Order: sequence, then structure tokens, then C-alpha cells
Amino acid sequence: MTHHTGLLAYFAPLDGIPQPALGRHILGTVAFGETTGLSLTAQGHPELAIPMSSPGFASFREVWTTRVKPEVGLRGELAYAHDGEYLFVSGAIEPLGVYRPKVREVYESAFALVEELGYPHIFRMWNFVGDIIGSNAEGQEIYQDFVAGRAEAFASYGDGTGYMPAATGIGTRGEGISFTLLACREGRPQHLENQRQTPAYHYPEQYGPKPPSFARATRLHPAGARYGDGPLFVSGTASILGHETVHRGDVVKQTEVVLDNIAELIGGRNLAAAGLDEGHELKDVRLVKVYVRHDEDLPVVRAQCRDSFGPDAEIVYLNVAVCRNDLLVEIEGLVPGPELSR
Ligand code: 3EB
Repeated sequence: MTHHTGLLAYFAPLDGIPQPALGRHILGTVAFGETTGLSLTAQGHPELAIPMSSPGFASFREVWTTRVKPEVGLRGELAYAHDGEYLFVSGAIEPLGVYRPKVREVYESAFALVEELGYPHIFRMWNFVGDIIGSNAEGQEIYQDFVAGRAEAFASYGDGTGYMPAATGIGTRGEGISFTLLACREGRPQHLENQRQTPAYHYPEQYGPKPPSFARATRLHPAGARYGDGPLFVSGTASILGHETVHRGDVVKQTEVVLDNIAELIGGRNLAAAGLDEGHELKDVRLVKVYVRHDEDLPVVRAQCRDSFGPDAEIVYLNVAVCRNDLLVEIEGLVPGPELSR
């Protein structure tokens, strides 16, 4: 059996070269700065650059590391790296008048790569959508355009669980659509829902012709690790109860609902409903990304997050649009397994 290669992430400064701890290797990076692009860096790993930083907000590099030196590659619109247990894939789509066919094609190519390389279990995705609540060349909202193409791609993806992975869908400060996914070979993802929220893949048609393809969270059960020792990935979470936005126009109350949604999602009651005998608190969440729609809301959202997450949580704030124009904040993070360092 393949051993657990210890996937970990940390946030590093955007300036300079990321330096993983001794014995660790970079699988892939995501640069939250001012540029757009996908490449293999001079260090040899894939890097997705997304224009998401702005004055007063964060700019940083998310660095995924493992204990085994990965193999890397480029194919079509994709860049990837894999270490025998974990696969990192990023894709980038240039600005288009209509995204649906291209999103379908590129996501299908990513799912085909996942199969071909032998990492069939996708456990986390991030989807970065430029001008997310703007309109495409046919007058359709770009998020809906994206969601339709992604749903078509997911229709032909299946690792046997029948469900979609945890994900984030979020705006950027640029154009075009890009994504990152993490998948594994021997480990098993367990996709989770939140009893306070309608599963996104069951949203009614008022939000678009196709529902979004993601779970509220994914617990990774890593190969060769003790059961329950893997990270719990928390999807981008917004002020939605059932399927409806609540507290339109009130960022303080929206942030409270987001924090309550995450607390419920990771808490003992919700996990017990999925057969997991553990429970977590907001203080256990790390590598937190807080997406704030209006820059003037940053101080109050920051104060609420500071009071809710633990003192060791890395929290970054980005000023970008969320996928419904009445959503003012979206928050994601993860509850690490027993190890979390560089
Ligand atoms: C929501 O709950 C808010 O389309 O991949 C959160 C996480 C959201 C992921 C996605 C969208 C996505 O519907 C938006």
C-alpha cells in the first residue's frame, strides 16, 4: 500500500522563493497577487497566479508540500504535480465571451488526467471566476455560465462516491477562469453536507439552470494514517440558510451566519450524522481565507474573525466579489490532521 506522504499547506510571502522545511517538497503553489498565469516555476513546480490582492488586503502564496519529490508536467491548459499519493492540478482559461463549452472541456481534461495518472479521488477544488457576477456576451451571469460548464464536466466524473468535493467558488480582480484541484490515490475522501444548508447540487432553478457541483466539506481519510487523522476541508461558506441568502445588506449578521454555518458544519452533531465520532470548533480551523465584497467592510469582518478563530489561525483577507450579488462575505479553511507545519 502506498504510504501517506503527508500533504500540508502554509501561507508564504509573495516576494521571494518559497522555502519548505527540510525533507519536504513543493507540490504546487497558488499566488494570490496581481498577476494572472499558470506555469512551472524555475523551482520546478506548478504555480497558478490569480489577480486577487489589493491595497489594504493580503497578497500571499499558498504552498502545498509533501515528503516525496513530485513529478510535474504541463498538458494543454493544465499544469500538475504528483507524488505517488497526492496530485495537484491547476487549469487556466483565458477571458471568453461564453465560458460554458471551454469550462466543460478543460474540467473534463482535468478529470481525465486524474484518472490517467491514477489519482481518482478529488477531495478539494478552488474555482476562481473573473467578473463573477458580471454578464457574458449572451447576457448570462458569468457564474451561471461557469456553473453550467462545470456541471457538464462533473456529469462524467465519478470516483464511486457519487458526490462532489469540497470547493470554493469566488470572484477575482481580473478576467478569465482558473482552478486548482487536489486528488489522492489510496486515501478516501468523505464528502459532507451541512444540516443548516441545502446541498448546493440540489439548489432550486432560481439560482441558475444547473446547480453548483460541490460539497460543504470533505474529510480526507489518508492512506496509511489512523482513521480520522486527515484534514477536514471546509468549502467556501456564505450567509446562506437552506438555499437562501439571509441578512441582505448587513455584513455583521452575514459574517455571524457564515461563522455559525462553519461551526455547525465541523461540530460533533453534524459529523455524527455522517458517522464520524469527532467534533471540531472554530478555534481548530486554520489556513482561513476570508473573501470580503466591499473594502470598507474589512475592519468589522476582521474583528469578528479575530474573535472567532484561534490565535494560531492564519487568516488572510481578500477583496473580491462573491457569486451572488447579495452575498457580502465568504469564508473557507481547514481543520488539520495531527501534523501541520511546512
Ligand atoms: C454557496 O454556498 C456560496 O460554485 O464552487 C461556495 C463554495 C459557493 C463553492 C462553487 C460556490 C462554490 O452557494 C458560493
